[in-house]
Amino acid sequence: MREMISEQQWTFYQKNGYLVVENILSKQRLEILHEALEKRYRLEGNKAGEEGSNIQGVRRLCNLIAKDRAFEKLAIEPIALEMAKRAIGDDMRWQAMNFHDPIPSDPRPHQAIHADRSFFKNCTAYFNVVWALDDMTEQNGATRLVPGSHNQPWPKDVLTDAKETVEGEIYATCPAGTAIFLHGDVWHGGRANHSTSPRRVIHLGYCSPNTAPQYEIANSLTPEVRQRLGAHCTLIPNTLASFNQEEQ
Ligand SMILES: O=C(O)CCC(=O)C(=O)O
Repeated sequence: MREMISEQQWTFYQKNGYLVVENILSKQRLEILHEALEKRYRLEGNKAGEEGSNIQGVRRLCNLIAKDRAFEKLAIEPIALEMAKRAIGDDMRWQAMNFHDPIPSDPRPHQAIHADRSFFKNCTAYFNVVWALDDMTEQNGATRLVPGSHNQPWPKDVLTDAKETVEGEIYATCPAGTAIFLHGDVWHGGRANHSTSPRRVIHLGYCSPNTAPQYEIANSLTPEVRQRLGAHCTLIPNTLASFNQEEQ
């Protein structure tokens, strides 16, 4: 298969623990994703986000893969799979797929800076894609991240107040349609939205197979979805029950 990531981009990612690639999703695809998310958000009502973590002040949806064909397609976006494979290895799984939209003017979505891998027991490799579905600006809450921090101890082990600004942090400002690729150990965090319009993103987490999914992914995928996924079924994690059994 033709490589979509250049050696220069890969070298940048390895050195900095992140990579921003613009112009992946077309305007038309963004519109389809916006529509699908808004429709789903209305449908789930006060249950929205309940499978995973409900974050105060954030419009949230979780376990998206099987909830719309547009999400299914995004979960197997070739450039993201190529990056994830380079980062994790050929044998990798989906860990989570969530919608995250900090409500304008609400300060509560400002997150503690964190490294994703630090949340998941036994996880030997984690890779996150933040799909920007609106332009990400300093004002509307572009993700903060610290270049090169994937080579440092995790924030939870060294910081007393991880909500504060961290030396060297930058904002991943970018246009809608961009993918922000994050190493599982890179320090980053979601921010509050101080604009008047939405800041919609989808987070897509890929992990080593020994990592439990955030919620039940395997049993949410119908035979029809699996048939369409074909060879991509290798990305389906084991059931949550199998991970729970291992622990007993
Ligand atoms: O949406 C973002 O800017 C990043 C959010 C994040 O890091 C998280 O929810 O763990």
